[in-house]
Amino acid sequence: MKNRIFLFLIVVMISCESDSVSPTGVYTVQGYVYYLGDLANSVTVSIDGQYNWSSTTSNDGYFSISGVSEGNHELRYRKENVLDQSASDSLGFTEKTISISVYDDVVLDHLRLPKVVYLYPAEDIGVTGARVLWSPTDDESFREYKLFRHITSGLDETTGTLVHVSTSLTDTTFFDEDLEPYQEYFYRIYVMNDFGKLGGSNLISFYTSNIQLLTNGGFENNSATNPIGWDMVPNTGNSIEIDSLFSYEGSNSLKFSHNSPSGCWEMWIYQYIDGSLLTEGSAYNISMRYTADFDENTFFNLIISNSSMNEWITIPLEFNDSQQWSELDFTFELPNEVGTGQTKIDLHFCVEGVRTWWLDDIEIVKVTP
Ligand SMILES: [Ca+2]
Repeated sequence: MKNRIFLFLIVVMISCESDSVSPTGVYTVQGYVYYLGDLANSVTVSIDGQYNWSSTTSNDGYFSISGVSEGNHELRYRKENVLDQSASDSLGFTEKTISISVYDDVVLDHLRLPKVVYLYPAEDIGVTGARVLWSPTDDESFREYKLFRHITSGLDETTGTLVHVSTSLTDTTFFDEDLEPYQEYFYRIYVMNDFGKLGGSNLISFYTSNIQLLTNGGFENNSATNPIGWDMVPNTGNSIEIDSLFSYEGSNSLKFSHNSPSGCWEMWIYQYIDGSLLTEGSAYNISMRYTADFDENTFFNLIISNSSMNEWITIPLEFNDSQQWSELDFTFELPNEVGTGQTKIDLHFCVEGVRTWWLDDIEIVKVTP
């Protein structure tokens, strides 16, 4: 009998021990989410990124997630398409991740979303730079802003170029001076804390200004008979000089005289530009006015060269002696490697016979991004 009582006690003890380790507790996590002091609807709330531990706040900012196992978890709440200022089509998002301990039902009665960061329209847009400005966040766990740039609207942290990081909450402007002329750029800014993102802004875009690559293409700035900014190589027996009595625009044009009756002594004019103003693979247009004292369909070469490229572009010219100015309008494409150093722009002629022609109003501009 004594043994039977002892066995009974053992069985009771074992069953008591079983009760204390299983089943593991599951609990409900519920709460309210606020944005800028108001209860926020349509906020996605999730625990440990698990689909079955997710919910969305109702119109009164309330959410409830049941069946959460006991222990420590990460709870993330996030609101998309947050409208700020006058943004219309591209809206930002705000989110926050916190650690929670679940050993009983949990009520989080005041979860606060950070103020969404808004990118204002860019300012001071120039040929190679622009100022990007944004509204500050208001989250005390702020660590840094990360500003990304891209040349299409498909811009996120993986596709974009990180152009600026700021660890000051009130530092809300950046001048991006690494841009190319006449190019569309897109920007988005992300806000980070030590656990991840606090939000991302709307998307903005703009075109940088175009630039006239050549200087003094109208030959109006001169020193005696030489145009400032141009170097001229007339070659044996020939001349290249300012004609101050004949022009398409302004007072002057540039007069070429080839004086050899047979063959051609090559003649050219050139200037140097900053190669960083050129965009690889982009289209450019050269335009100018020209006239002559002879009739001939011929051509000249536009040579664009630096340590990375040596492009010879053949451009037709239809000279006629009508004393009328003809218009050249010719589009060409740069190669996929253009370099960045001093770049020579050379207009190179080979015209046979005793001939005279005039150029005026030469321009080269970018025509596609
Ligand atoms: Ca002129």
